[in-house]
Amino acid sequence: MLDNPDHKNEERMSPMATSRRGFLKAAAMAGAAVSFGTSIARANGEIGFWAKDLTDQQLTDMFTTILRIRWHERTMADKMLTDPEYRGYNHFYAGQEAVATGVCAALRNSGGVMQADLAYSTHRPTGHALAKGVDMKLMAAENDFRATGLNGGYAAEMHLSDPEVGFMGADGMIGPGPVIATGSAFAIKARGSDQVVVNFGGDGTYATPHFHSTLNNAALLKLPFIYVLENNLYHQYAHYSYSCPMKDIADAAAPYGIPGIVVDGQDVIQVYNAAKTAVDRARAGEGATLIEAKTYRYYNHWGAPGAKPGELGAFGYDPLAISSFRPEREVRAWMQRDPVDIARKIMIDWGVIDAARAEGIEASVKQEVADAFAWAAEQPLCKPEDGLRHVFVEGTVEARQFG
Ligand SMILES: Cc1ncc(C[n+]2csc(CCOP(=O)(O)OP(=O)(O)O)c2C)c(N)n1
Ligand SMILES: [Mg+2]
Repeated sequence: MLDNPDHKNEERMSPMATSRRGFLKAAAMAGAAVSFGTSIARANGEIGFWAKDLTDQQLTDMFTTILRIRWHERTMADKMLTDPEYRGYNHFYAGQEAVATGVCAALRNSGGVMQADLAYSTHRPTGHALAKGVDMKLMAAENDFRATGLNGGYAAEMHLSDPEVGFMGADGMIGPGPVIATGSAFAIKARGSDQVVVNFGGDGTYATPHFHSTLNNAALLKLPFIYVLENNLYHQYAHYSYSCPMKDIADAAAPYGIPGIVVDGQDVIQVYNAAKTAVDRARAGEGATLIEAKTYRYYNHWGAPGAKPGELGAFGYDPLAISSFRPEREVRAWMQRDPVDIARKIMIDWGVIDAARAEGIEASVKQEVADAFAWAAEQPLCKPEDGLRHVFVEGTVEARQFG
């Protein structure tokens, strides 16, 4: 009887089996409905859909990162304003902290170039570097051209890099960076690795040919690539409407057939959600995404004109602002939606930390930043005779003949 196929069939069709299958079927349908409902909710911008899955520790780390960037930038600005010994002349990231933090929280930030996700940065690199995991002390020393800095004092702000955490470098040129980044994404795909490449770029990169060839190649080759365009409204001293015919630069993704997402760059949770979706998509082999984060920088383009020591932001007329003037009210309006305040409120509202703990974190961050700059200031300076080291190969090189 046992071998009778009909019996087997009967067994399969027993009331118990039927009801179990029915249950599983119903459960599967319910699961599908929930997941469908969730994707609709996500598509409708439900607040914090991915971030809700993060542990309290991960959320606290995000808040801490935002604060570390904020106090690093403020301290660097104060240094520039008050310390004649300080040699760095930096581009500040204050105001944009939630972008770097939200994006890098969705990335793998260790394992070196062959395993970590890779981030390519800009002329405004310090926020990206800290969020990716670059050591603050070593970076502060590097920015001040110290021999024991992150890159031996050769790089300074414009060429900071730390491949160990996948921070592939700042870049002084507006445009070519993303082409190099897509090259990395191509290499990753060719190697069969599951790494993802993020390119940070400003609104100023939109009108370069590199921006378009980057999206074209990323789409064409279905690369694991994310272009995070930080639209802080200005490139140097020109409003982005001078060089971009669209309100949303994310619309530029449409002709290349890849998602173009606009996100509130002041809200770290929203940035994280968009980044996580794009990273999952890239890792799954589904290709590239363009994310436009609407944001604002609190200081002027370069250096600290208009800033006062101990105060956040720069106001007033920047003598270099020949084409567009940033009205003080515009700066203040953006400061009302401050990424630090927004993150703090979310953490407290969600019950992740309380106000006292938030204050405690801020106090220890301030101390960490002060210690980092104090350590950097004591480091040996580069010597002029070191200038040509690492330029030519030392010793002899065997003559080679080709062909
Ligand atoms: C090829 C090139 N052209 C011009 C410059 C001068 N430059 C430095 S930063 C900048 C504007 C960058 O604006 P954006 O991309 O919006 O970044 P933001 O400074 O706003 O962060 C320009 C034109 C440059 N560095 N490289
Ligand atoms: Mg800009």
